[in-house]
Amino acid sequence: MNAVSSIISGKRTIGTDLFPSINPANKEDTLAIFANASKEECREACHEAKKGWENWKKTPAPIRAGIIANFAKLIEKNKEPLAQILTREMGKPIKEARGDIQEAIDTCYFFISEGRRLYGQTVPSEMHNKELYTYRRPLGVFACITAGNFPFAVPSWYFIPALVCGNVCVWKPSEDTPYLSMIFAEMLYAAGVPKNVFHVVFGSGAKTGAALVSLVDEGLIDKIGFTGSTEVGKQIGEICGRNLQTPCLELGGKNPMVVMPDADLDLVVNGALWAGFGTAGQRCTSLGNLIVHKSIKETLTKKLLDKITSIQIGNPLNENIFYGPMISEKFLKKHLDNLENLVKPHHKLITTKNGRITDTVKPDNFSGNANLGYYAFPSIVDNVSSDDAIFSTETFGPIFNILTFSDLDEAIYFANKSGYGLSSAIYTNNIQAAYRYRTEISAGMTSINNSTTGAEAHLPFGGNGKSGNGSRQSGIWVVDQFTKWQSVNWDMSGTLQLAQMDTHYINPTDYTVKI
Ligand code: UN1
Repeated sequence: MNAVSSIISGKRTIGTDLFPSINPANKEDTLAIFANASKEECREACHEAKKGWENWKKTPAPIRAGIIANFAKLIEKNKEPLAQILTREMGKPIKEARGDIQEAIDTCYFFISEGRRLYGQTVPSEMHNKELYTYRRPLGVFACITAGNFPFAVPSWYFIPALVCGNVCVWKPSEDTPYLSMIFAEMLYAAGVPKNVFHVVFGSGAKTGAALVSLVDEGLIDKIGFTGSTEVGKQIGEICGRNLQTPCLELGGKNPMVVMPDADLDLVVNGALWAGFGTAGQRCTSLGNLIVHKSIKETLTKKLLDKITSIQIGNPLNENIFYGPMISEKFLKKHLDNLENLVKPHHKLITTKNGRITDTVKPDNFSGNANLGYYAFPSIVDNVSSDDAIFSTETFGPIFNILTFSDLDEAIYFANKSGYGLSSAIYTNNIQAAYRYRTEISAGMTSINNSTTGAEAHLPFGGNGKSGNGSRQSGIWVVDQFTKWQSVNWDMSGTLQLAQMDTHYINPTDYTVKI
């Protein structure tokens, strides 16, 4: 048997190293079969992209952005079926799936007008009859590897600005969402992106992803974008570093939420449950450590446990579901491993049922087919200390820790201690505490009286430390990721004017103030 392994210049290539795309809410529902693209296919995609660049880089930016406007219209027209497919393929609740698609629409609208700017500067020269300018130039072949948790929004964060800026793209989407990714590519072609400007290689990170990244060493790739684990991000960083490239790395998180004694605890409960269990905890920005002032710990814990029972888990196509299945069996297994290996005897799982949801062990209001889906109970681990492995290990599932602090210094210390630095939050009505937290937190993103998740499409998104290399996605600053500056100097004096030497600086006459 064979199946699609890549889309190179619009043509589907067939491979034999197969993998299925399975609905995680019903493992008997296979959306499609795909195949892992080989290194040779990745190479061909890069070569084709480079050919496509010749015309694309010369296409006026407003025309390129006009194609993105078409893309936005096509997404808007198809928003509901796209959301339905997204939910069926990766399991996030339909309301969130619509949000994922909407984030792509928002990103399009943000960057469409950038095609009419992409401003450079006119800069004064220190010499006569000489003009200085700067221009933004595209980089070339942009190879990008994305994760399955935001299968439409996050690729759009990368590709929309990359294309508007005049780059050509080779995409290795998550092996958990190949079907939606194929639609994404076909919609880009339908919008008017030339076939040789956008290419897709399907497959796992270990096979196709590694093959694609290795082509940086062959000089076939000019920029890498990667959303995924810190471990893989470091490997990619090394390969790019030795080729003098700076990748865009959006890695894991162990996001802290600090709760001050004066906080509105009902607001905290909603924010913590959403940050911890929304998307079944599978966001880079999901809550990792709930850091609570010791004076309110008992009250807050009780409120959390009261509310947790009302969370509806189940079929993600139901409108009021809080969270659905894990993205795939692999993610459920990892979550179960974490429960087994990271939760130690001195910890206390304060949730009564933990681990896999089955037909026999399920929440009262569960609404799916438990045995056919990869569902997990929400877990809260209490008595965690900042020295425990679970404190600084990204868990990427419906689980978060609770630890207590005595004063703000200690809270900030804990909030910065995991080594990650993606998102963070503080709940307080004390302006001084909020200000100190905002200035001293090392994370790239911070929320005041809001959840750790839910960034908007026009603010810089990204992290520091183990969460990334300081690169950012979203917003106008991304243009710096996808262009390089060219400085131009144009001398119209008709003579050779030497910078720093043939200048006409004016010397002052002496002047001394006397009292
Ligand atoms: C991610 O988890 O990789 O801020 C992206 C958020 C979303 C994006 C998350 N808008 O939670």
